[in-house]
Amino acid sequence: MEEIKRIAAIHDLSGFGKCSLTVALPIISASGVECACLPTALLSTHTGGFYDYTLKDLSDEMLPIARHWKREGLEFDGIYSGYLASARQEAMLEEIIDILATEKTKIIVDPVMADNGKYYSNLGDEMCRAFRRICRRAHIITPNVTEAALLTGLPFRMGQHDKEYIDALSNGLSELCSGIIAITGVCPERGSVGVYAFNTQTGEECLSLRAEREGVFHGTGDIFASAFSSLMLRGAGLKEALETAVSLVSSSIERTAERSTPRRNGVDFESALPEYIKKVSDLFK
Ligand code: PXL
Repeated sequence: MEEIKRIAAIHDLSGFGKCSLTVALPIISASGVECACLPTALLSTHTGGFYDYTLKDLSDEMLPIARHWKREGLEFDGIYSGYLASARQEAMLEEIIDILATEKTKIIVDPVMADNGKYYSNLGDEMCRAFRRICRRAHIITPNVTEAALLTGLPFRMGQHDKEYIDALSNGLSELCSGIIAITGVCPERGSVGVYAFNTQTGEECLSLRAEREGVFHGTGDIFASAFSSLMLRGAGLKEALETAVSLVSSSIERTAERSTPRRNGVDFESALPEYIKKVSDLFK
């Protein structure tokens, strides 16, 4: 029987508005991977579309949690980081990797800091410099187009994105990360949006697109990165992992649009999970 892989997910816990840990835990589990949670911050909601949200920085807990896991002899196949409460937490993330990672551990960094050409609330260039540092240790990075532009210092473009622009972003990111680069939210043609993935070691590249829907869907980057990194960790090929993860995002978005669920609530991924689990089980038959 296949051994169950284990990921340590290092993200915030936003109580309402599905994103970060409230997405990573169910999606990683549905992908057949065990998920251990290391929260970076506790928020009442995510920071997009809610006002006066509460935020408790959990920096003081992060290293003690990692050290306890180490004392208990826990081993991780993946360490997957997302939203950090401050640039200072990047140094902690480096230390957590030093404590928990073995030679076999894959480091996945989602440099969550911006979207639609703008930094998220309370974040700025210091966060970008911190993510540039941590990307150097990553085997997989999953920035959106805004984050890719910030990390590379290239101008942000809304779309459409021609091949030249996508190549410029991915070449720039290749200087920061020598693993797999997946850029989310690329719009190479009118009416479509998706993810471009590039393996810097083999030169393999693939693109997976879905129909574009008007407006912002919160938490979809977290859904994609959680699914994609779990499937890669289980040994799926780049193309299969990419297409399966994009199809989960796509059906979650379609269900949200059909129900007119308020955008800030996050997407209705729950009703897309049975179909996703079936696809995952077919992938590893
Ligand atoms: O989905 C990314 C994300 C994660 N965590 C928090 C956020 C956001 C995006 O807005 O605010 C707290």
